[in-house]
Amino acid sequence: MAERQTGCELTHPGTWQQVNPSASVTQPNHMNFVVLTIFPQMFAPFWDHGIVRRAIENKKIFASAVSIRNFAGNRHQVTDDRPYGGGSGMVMKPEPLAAAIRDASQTLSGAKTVLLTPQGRVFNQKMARELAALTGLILVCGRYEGVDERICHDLIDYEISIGDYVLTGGELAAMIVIDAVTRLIPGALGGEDAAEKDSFSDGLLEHAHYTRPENFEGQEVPEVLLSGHHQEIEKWRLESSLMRTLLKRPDLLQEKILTRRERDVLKKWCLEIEKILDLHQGEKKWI
Ligand code: 21W
Repeated sequence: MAERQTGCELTHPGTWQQVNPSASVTQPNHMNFVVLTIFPQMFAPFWDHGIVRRAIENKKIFASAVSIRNFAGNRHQVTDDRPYGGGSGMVMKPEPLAAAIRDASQTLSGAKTVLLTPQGRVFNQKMARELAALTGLILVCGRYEGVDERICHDLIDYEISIGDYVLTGGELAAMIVIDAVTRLIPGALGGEDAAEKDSFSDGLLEHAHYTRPENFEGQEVPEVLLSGHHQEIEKWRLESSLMRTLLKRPDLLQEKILTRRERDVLKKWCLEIEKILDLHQGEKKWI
């Protein structure tokens, strides 16, 4: 998936406050993530695999999950309570959360705070890019029915949802945000950084991919990819990319500003389809 790099997605009236403008122009080469959660153990395997692990090892990102329970002063470390006004379910108490956020903010000066909530702005690649320009992110994961509303007003910079479906808490959402942001940190992907990001920034789905063998269960690799003809390969990939976007995600094409070449390819297909329809019209090959 891909999107154009325009505007400022995170700057949004209401629950979204202005991002520090200087933060989005500088290109820091690291990022600090602190996750506040009642299930910090959920993050251990996440820190320990793939590109996130390598980014931590190479000091491109620093990441930790902190238990909100550490900040529950009460003896039994209770972090939730019954809702005022009655009803089922529990609400996360404000004091432990506030203490946890303040503690993390002190450690990470200049960090922004994100609350993962079904009521947040729906996360996308543009938001990932804006977050990747920051130096610190404190991600607050809710559980139960949600967090006490008064947390949001002073202590939360952004509210983010990852889509219109119901999760049991914010932890998986936080991992998704961290995953998407991490791969945008310069150096986190290793050598092919620039190319990787380019292919994700032109507003189209990626072209089809093939590797050995040439024939897999009777299905051949497109011949042009074996030809070594770079210009032809590049043309095929553009057409593959456009065709997949048109068939699978036409909504992306509606959003996109087309290049001259992309427009020419689409126009060529239009003409092909019109030719077929004209032929059918003439011969009445339809019922
Ligand atoms: C789910 C909390 C539903 C509160 C009516 C009565 C974080 C999330 C979450 C959760 C409710 C994200 C209800 C996409 C998500 C998250 C837990 C509302 C249910 N409705 N992005 N009771 N989807 N979810 N209460 O669920 O914390 S980001």
